[in-house]
Amino acid sequence: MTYLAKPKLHHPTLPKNQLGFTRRDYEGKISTLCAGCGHDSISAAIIQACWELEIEPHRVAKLSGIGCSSKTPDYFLGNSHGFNSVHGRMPSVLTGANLANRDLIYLGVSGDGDSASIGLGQFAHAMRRGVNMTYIVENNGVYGLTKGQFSATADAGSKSKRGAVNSDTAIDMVALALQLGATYVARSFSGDKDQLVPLIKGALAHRGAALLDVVSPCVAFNNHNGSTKSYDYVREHNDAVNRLDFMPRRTPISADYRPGSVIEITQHVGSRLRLRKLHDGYDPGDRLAAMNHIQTHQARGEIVTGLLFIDPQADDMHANLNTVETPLNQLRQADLCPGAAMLERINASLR
Ligand SMILES: Cc1ncc(C[n+]2csc(CCOP(=O)(O)OP(=O)(O)O)c2C)c(N)n1
Ligand code: SF4
Ligand SMILES: [Mg+2]
Repeated sequence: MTYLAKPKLHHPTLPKNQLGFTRRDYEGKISTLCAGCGHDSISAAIIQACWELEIEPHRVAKLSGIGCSSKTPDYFLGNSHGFNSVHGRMPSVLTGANLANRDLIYLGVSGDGDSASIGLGQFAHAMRRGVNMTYIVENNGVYGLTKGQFSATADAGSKSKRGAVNSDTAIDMVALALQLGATYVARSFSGDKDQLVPLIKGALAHRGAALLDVVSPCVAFNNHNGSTKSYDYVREHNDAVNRLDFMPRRTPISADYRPGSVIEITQHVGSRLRLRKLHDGYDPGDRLAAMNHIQTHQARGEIVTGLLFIDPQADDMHANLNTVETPLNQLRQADLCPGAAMLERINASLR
């Protein structure tokens, strides 16, 4: 059994969004992951975010690599475009698709093995190019699909299920994304849907490279004492800097917060984010301070979560490359061929 189709019947009273879709319309096939796997909670959060944002499913392209995490796009958005690529190669396939058709909403789903081990170079270049996408790393610190080897995000000193101690330094995807120039950087926990859903909505509405590192425990191989990616460890060491509320354009701002405790951010495309500060003095607009804060707390064994950095007016790869507004896959030959006279002028300018 490799997949199960879901029954097509919907209960007639299920709530619908403005498009007339229920949450069921954003689901995919029945998951074949282990019961309790964090990745299934992330799929549920993606479904909720897309339903609430009233995204037309055919406007989404979901891409992944290889791993339990990379299987999950089969379990949500069954009416969207999908491409399950090669291990670690999703970022370049997504970049190419985005270059060809800028009109779709790009959702990259990957694992810590897929992105921090074999795909590290690919991850780095997609971030630094500002590819307009939401890139979710479902981070469990192990290669779940191949039976629980330490991945590159496993903390030094953490233990495998059989007691082996990891001696290698961990790669922090958030710190890396900040260093590489990503313009929306967040971390969350698969067990905290209230935090995760608005962070996904904010990322989907962001123009530029949005990285969401979601700690997502692997119940089969990395949920024991000595693991720093277990449900218990994350619950005890989760240090949220803020809580995000994503606001549809027309929502009025309620004034039930003390002054200075809320920051309102308007993104390029007009969406509004409201950030409730949990750490006084944490500024999500300061990249260097964010790096410093994350590393200081990481050294104490704490997992910093929330919206860690945002540049709401960021440009994306298309702006940097000065491409035309029309998606490249819709240009006709007449648009692409400048004609003999123009070619002659270009050639002459290069002689
Ligand atoms: C080129 C290549 N090398 C190795 C593998 C074997 N392989 C499959 S999945 C995987 C690791 C997956 O780990 P991760 O991305 O963390 O996903 P998880 O299963 O933990 O969600 C590996 C090494 C492969 N499929 N292809
Ligand atoms: S092996 Fe781990 S990552 Fe894979 S489905 Fe099971 S719990 Fe999830
Ligand atoms: Mg993994």
